[in-house]
Amino acid sequence: MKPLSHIASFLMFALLAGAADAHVVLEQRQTPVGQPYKAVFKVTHGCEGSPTVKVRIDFPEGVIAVKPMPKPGWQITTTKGGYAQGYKFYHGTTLTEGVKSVVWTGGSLPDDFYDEFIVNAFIAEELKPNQTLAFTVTQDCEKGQMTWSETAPPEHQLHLKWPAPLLKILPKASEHDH
Ligand SMILES: [Cu+2]
Repeated sequence: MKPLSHIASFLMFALLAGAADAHVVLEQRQTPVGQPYKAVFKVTHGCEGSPTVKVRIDFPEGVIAVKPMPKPGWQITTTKGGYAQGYKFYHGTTLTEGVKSVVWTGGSLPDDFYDEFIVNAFIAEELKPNQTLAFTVTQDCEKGQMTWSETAPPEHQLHLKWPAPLLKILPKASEHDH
């Protein structure tokens, strides 16, 4: 290995390490089952300098009762569908369908700025704790598109070019934690 490529691989490592909090990520990366969850998706950059004009989020099974927060300057459309099973919800009800994806359009987020795309949801009590859920985010720019959907074992997470935002599911919070 020539010294130059050593430097190059060190720089690449530094870039990847620095990028750990870049991309599209969730603000809160773990939450217990059986309670509401405010999902704040942080969009930290555009497509190689091009402004972001559309964001689509697809929600994994068990993230139910999704409601996007209105966002000034952006239009929101949702797509509903059936869940794989019924999930217990408030007031003794069972939810069998709901919002599966949310799309924000009409705005323009310059690459030099940062923004958040927010939904309120409920983490189904039926989900197995200690698993990690992956969201798929499709980010369209004036020029280009990025799909954040890759997953890998934790030790390889940094090597992913397009990592999906991840949410670790914890056991149900005990009563006196309320
Ligand atoms: Cu990035």
